[in-house]
Amino acid sequence: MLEEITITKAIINRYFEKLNEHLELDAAIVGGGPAGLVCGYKLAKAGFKTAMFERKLSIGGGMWGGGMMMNEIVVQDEAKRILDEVGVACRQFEPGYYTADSVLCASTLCSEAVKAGLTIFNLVSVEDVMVREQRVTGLVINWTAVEMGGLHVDPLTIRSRYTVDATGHAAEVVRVIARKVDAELFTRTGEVVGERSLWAEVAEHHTLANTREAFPGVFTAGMCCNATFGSYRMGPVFGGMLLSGEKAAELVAERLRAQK
Ligand code: 48F
Repeated sequence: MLEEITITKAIINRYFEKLNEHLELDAAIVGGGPAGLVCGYKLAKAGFKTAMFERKLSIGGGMWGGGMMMNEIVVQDEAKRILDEVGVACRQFEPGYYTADSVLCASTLCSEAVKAGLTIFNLVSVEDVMVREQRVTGLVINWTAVEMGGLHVDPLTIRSRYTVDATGHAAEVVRVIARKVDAELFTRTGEVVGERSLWAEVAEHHTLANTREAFPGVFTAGMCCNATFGSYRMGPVFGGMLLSGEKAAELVAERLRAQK
């Protein structure tokens, strides 16, 4: 016999257990697109306490829709290794160009990341950061429904040793820092430089070079890198996103290990 109140209690208790266990983190990832997912997968696999906050109901960001809703993505030689690692089959289109089913990519990255130990809080938006002594020490979160409804509801907070801004084109975490903190970002202008138009080849290389610390305690990953440091967008070639997520994880892991 099924008791409705038991079902309700099970969900409430389990969710709040999960939230309670993740109020203090080694790494907080903001945004569940391909870059954030690879970053979370790698950090969780390395044994760091990592959680991801994603505004939307679904995880996967801009990956599901491939290019212009045609649900295939392209990756290059260097990045194919990551899809191989999580078990996504790619097909060579021409030498150096591989395609993969975008639904398989998004769902597999999500599944492997969670199985590796990443905890994902979907439907949660990061609206602000906490800064102590000119360093980001945590995130200010709220239900996306509150944000969408424009409701006057105060947020809650998460403490994190490192934050990864994987919010894509919007670069929301670094933008909030630029707007609210009386200090400069590690960009050439000290501000968010902003994304340039589409140039796949250069954008892919710059994405990796721009995967770095943007403010003490905050690393960029994915499209956010070029939006923050000022470089091109790349369209539906996703190798740079995957490699950037991996690099961001390595940089954060290096810092965390150095502090142990
Ligand atoms: O946009 P998104 O997929 O970022 P990405 O991992 O990949 C970019 C590609 O999809 C594509 C591209 C590659 O060629 O150019 O655009 O860099 O995923 C970003 C995720 O962050 C979420 C957003 O809903 C999306 O799923 N997000 C953005 N701002 C916030 C957020 C926020 N303030 N709080 C929580 N989630």
